[in-house]
Amino acid sequence: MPGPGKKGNSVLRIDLIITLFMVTFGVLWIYLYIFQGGNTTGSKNTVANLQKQAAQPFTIPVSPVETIVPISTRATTPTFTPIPTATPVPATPTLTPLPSATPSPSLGSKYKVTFTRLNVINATEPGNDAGEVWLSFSVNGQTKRWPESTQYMQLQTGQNSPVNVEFIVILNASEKLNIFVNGTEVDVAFDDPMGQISKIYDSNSKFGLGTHFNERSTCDKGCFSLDYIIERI
Ligand SMILES: [Ca+2]
Repeated sequence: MPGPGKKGNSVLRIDLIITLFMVTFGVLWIYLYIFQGGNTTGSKNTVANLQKQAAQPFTIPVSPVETIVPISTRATTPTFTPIPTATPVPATPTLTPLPSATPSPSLGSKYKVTFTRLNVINATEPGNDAGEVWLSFSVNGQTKRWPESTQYMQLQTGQNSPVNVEFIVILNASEKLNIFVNGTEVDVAFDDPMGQISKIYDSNSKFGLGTHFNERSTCDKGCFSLDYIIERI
């Protein structure tokens, strides 16, 4: 068995080996740090620390160059098209009534003129005596007399009498309806004129369609008026 003296020598040699190793490592590290610029890993040396004629690779980070887009291909500001003004919705159109059927002017239209009543305004007789009244009618060339069966009708001032005298005429749009009535009061020596009613109707006046009341004569010595109706038949 080894004595205590040999065991102490072995420990001493191990310590010595470790010390030598550490000294050797320290010298090597100092050498690299001083003569190799401290770049013990080969990647962290600086220019200031480089020795003359020494070389050290550097990697310069380069940022990627931004791709320049030609102006013509750059996105342009979109053009905003204004929203058109809303057009108001028109109200429901007013219905236009269809014009009433109008016969062709070339064919003409048939009209009936009916004298219905005579009103004696002035019988030209003294006091309240009755006058002897008669009428002559002319409508577009057709003539009639009233009363037909006697020479005259005895009527006082203010009295009236049904007449019922009719005419039928055919007119085109360019023709006119001519009405003429003459009144006479009969006397022994000289008859008394009662005036005339003269009316002309055309397409502008719708040929006088409708009822006419108290159309007054021109009132000469005597005076009268008539009621009459004009119809299209
Ligand atoms: Ca008389």
